[in-house]
Amino acid sequence: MSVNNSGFNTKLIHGGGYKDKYGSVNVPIFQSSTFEFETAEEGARCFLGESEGYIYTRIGNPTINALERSVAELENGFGGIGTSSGMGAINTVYMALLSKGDHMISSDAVYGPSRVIIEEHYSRFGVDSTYVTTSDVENIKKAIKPNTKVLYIETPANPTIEITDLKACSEIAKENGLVLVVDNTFSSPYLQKPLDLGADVVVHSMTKFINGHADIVGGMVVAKTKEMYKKLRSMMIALGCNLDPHQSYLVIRGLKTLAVRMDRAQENAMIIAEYLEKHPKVEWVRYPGLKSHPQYELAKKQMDGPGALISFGLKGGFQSGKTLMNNVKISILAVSLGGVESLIEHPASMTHSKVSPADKAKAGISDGLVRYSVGIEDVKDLIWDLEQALEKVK
Ligand code: LCS
Repeated sequence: MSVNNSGFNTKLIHGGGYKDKYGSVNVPIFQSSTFEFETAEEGARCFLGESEGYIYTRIGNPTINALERSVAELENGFGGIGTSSGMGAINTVYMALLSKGDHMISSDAVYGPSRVIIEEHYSRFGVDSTYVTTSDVENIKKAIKPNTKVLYIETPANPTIEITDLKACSEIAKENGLVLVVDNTFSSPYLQKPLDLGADVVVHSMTKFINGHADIVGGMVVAKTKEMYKKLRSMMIALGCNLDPHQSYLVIRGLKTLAVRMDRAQENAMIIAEYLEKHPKVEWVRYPGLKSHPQYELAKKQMDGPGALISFGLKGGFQSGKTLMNNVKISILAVSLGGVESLIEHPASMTHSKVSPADKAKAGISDGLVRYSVGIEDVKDLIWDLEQALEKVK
């Protein structure tokens, strides 16, 4: 038995393969921007890639590399590339894979800035894009053009919790020579492994479940092959959106409890989703663990659990949603998600405010949608909190 063929929890604790001459049990923080070469010849070998020695922290650092190896192992990828944020990871991928004249197809329900940067900025450099509802893969097939290069999927999607069939996407990508990129932030590798389902690249906002403690902003790219890894890594180095050793240290610590946090959060989320679905003031609930979710069967097939994100709408629309958000006492009114604390927010006016009203409507991001990221508090307290806030809703 080795860490390579051990279970997920063992990999969380012992993965990454960090060892040093001091026998450090925990990965230390190598807070150094640059590293000494023993000789000029060794320095030259490092730059030629003939030596594994460290050069400069933007290029590589022992603390960052330990985390990169760990996440890559959990995702069953060739290599990981730590970035300063989830958007840093996404931009590394866009920049490396899209050129002037290329076209990208993406889910219309994605984290707002992942879309806005393509439509407002990459378009200035001649990159074309089509955003479609990817839960129906026929929409992807219809959107393919001769110059389509990338299929970018977020599943479950932020904030609609819509689910896209990754195996079907991978078949479409292979038939048409597209690179399949999947944002796996909402599930984490504990609940979903897109590379095993045929994706080429996975991106994460580690700010969320991977770290889990609302104390850092960070991202990760995981490539399935060595060739793709080298391409993406050199782009990250050129962009300069590297992760920092201190951030990496905190993420390494947070990552160890990913499975226990996720188990507890999704257990809470299931109870809360069922509670909300029965509440007379709630119009609809979207949670992959509920039979009412349109892709309930697909979620069971491609995910190892429904996760901890719920979206729902109140009968009184946005005004009622505002009353609810202004009256919660335990859950926190804040953006972000995937932490130990429960967070509630309004995507239409917050995380997705820069997406045009027409595109929001097409993607199902209605004005009444409230997003709830369930934490690991006692579920009876979370229900009490929602109950007392819902009582104030007219
Ligand atoms: N991908 C997804 C699915 C996200 O939810 C986010 C951030 C990102 C990428 C970007 O990651 P970041 O650069 O922030 O680390 N989502 C946020 C949200 O829903 N509320 O605040 C941030």
